[in-house]
Amino acid sequence: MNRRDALQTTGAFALGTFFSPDALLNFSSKTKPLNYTKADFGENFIWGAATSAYQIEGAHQADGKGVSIWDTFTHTEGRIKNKEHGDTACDFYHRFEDDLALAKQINMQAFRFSTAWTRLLPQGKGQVNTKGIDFYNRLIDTCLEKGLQPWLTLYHWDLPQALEDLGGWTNRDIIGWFNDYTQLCADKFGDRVKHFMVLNEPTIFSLLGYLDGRHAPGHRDFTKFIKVVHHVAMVQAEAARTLRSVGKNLQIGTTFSCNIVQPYQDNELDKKACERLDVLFNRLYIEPALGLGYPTATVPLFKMIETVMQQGDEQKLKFDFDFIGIQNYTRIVARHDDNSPLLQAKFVEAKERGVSPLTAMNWEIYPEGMYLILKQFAQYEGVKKIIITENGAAFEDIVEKNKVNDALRIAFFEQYLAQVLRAKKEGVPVEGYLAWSLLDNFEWAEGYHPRFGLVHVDYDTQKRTLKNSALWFKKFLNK
Ligand code: GCO
Repeated sequence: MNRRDALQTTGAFALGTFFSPDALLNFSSKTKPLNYTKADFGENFIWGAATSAYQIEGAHQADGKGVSIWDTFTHTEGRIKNKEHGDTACDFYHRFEDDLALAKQINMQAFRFSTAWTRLLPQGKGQVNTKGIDFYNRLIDTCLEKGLQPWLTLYHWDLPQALEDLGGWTNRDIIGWFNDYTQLCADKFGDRVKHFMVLNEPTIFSLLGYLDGRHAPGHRDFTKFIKVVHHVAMVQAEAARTLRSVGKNLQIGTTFSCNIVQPYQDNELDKKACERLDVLFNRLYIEPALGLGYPTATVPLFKMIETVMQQGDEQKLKFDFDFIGIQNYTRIVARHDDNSPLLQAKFVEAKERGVSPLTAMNWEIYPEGMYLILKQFAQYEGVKKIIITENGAAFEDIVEKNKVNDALRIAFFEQYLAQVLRAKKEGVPVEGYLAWSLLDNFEWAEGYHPRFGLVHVDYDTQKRTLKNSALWFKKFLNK
């Protein structure tokens, strides 16, 4: 069955699930007896927690670090809730030994982090900052000392401002700049880091940074967005080839934010609207990497990407990744909307649908969405292995007597992991799960209000407190 037919099948399946009573899960905060254990996922399944540089490190000017677009953006009036920024964040830069000890204490096997490009190449290219190299060497060595596999994301949105000033992702030269950065990381860290991810969520940083404007660098320009889409897709493959060329037996992947897209009503208009959103939110970057080209048949507007392509690019977009990182939190429910530009499709938000409970991000908790999106991505012949590189939920977490009773987050993990296991039992090659996030952290335009961490961070005192969900993982993984 080719992917298109398979997708229709999955699509129909999703539709059926959407309207069946059990899909409207009565999400309860009462944890029911778990009907699975860690062993059910297999002994080779990797368990860990994920973070990113700008969201936790702080030390925004320490030891020669250069300015990133998020340093600039967060200090621009009106961009971030409560005028918050990542200048200090969780001060992970100075506290990483203790934080990694917490990850180990709760029986995590892997720690996903990102390298801040501007710590290593303050101007994005040229002069290397040896103190930045030293920091990540100490971080990686500490991971290994504590028995944590270091999983390294090369790009988690913090582009050097000096490169943005040269056009950033709109400038095709970024392919060469990114390659040099990748080569540096592979040379310096590839002897000990065996799991690399090239990009974190290309759809999100390209869409919110260049079309929607809510994220750095804050552009709202479709022409820029189209250039960015292609240059990002080129970097996604080119950097992967650079990693493979160093021949250090690396596992090379890249990550995608993805959600099952379901029609608000069971009619042709809403279903077609969902197909267009599925291109933007799920297919746009994975399909060129798999040699399927850009999915322009469903969204002819994206044929504009061809105006940015150069001879031979189609071939260069392809790379046989060792794993694909899936990052799923909720689902998209959408309807046709003539007034919506570009895709004539509009989300029907959870609040509008009267769904509850919601997370602190107002996201619907929809565990079956994890199963459905895993099935959808597993349909691609080129997807050899899937790692869930992010999944988690933000809630209002209050510390009382040195404890955080985050029962809803425990129920969230229990029900999402049940769906991961359901997909795995049906043959989806899912081989790992990295919870988002180890620490409460800076949630981009939302600032620090949404708390995603297994570990509570008091940003005034930098005190860490293990939440009950962290203790849940400690028990669940201690088998
Ligand atoms: C993302 C990013 C993370 C977010 C997390 C919660 O997926 O947007 O990778 O940096 O903090 O997903 O939104």
